[in-house]
Amino acid sequence: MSAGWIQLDKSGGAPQVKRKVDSITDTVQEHLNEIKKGIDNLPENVRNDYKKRKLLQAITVTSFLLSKGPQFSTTIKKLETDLTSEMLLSGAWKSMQFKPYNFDALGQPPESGHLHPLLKVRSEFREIFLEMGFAEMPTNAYVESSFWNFDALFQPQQHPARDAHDTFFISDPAKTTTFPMEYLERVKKVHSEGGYGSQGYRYAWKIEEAQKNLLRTHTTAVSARMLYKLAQQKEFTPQKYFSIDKVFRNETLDATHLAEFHQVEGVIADRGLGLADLITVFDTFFKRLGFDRLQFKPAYNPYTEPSMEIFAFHNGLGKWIEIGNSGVFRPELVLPMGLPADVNVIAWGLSLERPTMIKYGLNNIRDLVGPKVDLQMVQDNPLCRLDK
Ligand code: FB9
Repeated sequence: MSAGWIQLDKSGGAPQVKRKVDSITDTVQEHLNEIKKGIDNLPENVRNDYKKRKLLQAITVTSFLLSKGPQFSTTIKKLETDLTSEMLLSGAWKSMQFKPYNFDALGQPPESGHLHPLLKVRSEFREIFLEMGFAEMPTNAYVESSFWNFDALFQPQQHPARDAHDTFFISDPAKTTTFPMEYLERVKKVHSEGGYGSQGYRYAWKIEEAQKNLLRTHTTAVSARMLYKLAQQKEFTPQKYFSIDKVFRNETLDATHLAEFHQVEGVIADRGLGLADLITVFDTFFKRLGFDRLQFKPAYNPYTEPSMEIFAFHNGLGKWIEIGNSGVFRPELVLPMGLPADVNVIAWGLSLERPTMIKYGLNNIRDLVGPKVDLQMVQDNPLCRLDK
């Protein structure tokens, strides 16, 4: 009907199909026969109509015409990958074929050394201290005398920490005999009789105890040496010191504690310092570690009064964690050194291993240090950003 060949006659009741033309031309059949003969000049719309009516299907035939190229050969010619001086001198390079450079190839990762995670964290702490104007203390002597490690810090000779159960004493050389004797006498006096407003510990202080050599139990021994040296200056000048180095304690080993660890210590000497100054310094120092919520708890140290334990809310762990200890050095420590009476020294300490283990998600200290450390971990672990 749409081609105009037939029509419906409804004049006599039931509709009848009637012829409308004498002859018809079946173009579809003509088109398909043409295509069969390989003639394909159908208009796009007609072709798409036939495809839709499944009268046609499109087949794409891709053919390649291969011919010998300029480099045609029946043998695999090894492409040279290096241009050597021999090739240049002999002229052999003229008949050689060279493999083209692949400038998209990734370079070989350069073999290089890798900082241990502890040393990465140490660098971060050192950066924070240096940027806050602190000077690093000389901590290269692991062996210390009991005098500087304990007596100078007003730690009494009968204190349990001075026992062989907690401290590694050295058998050879077993003792130190050179001390600033005038200062030593003042230390002896403040322990045994008191002084500077203190009643002291009132015991018979023995130089033999002070002479015993040990592996330092804290870097505060170095702080004592530095403060004594500062006190020898004619004119007192305020100072900010820091240290990050190994300390040794003869303690029970467990998953997070070895007999040695790195102590991080900050010390500030100035006139009229107190806890408020200490807390203010923490606001800057620990913010650089990514902590902005701090809490403090009264604590006890033999050489500081008042003392505080420091806690911070660790967002990653979602809980409060202890991040260090701190306090104001006692007058019995500071005054025998010869520092002016209005000079106070505030100090704080933390470890390097604890933040490193948290940073790199390690639960056992033996995965961080010791013979069982996986060197691949040392190579693979990322840059250290303490504040992230
Ligand atoms: O480092 C500790 N915790 C810590 C620190 C940083 C941190 O950073 C986050 C990931 C980014 C996370 C945790 N602590 C001190 C607290 C605890 O781990 C504690 O259980 C273990 N302490 C050690 C002592 O162990 C025998 C850490 C070590 C420590 C404690 C006190 C001092 C130094 C090290 C000190 C001091 C001091 C006090 C007054 C004056 C001078 C020094």
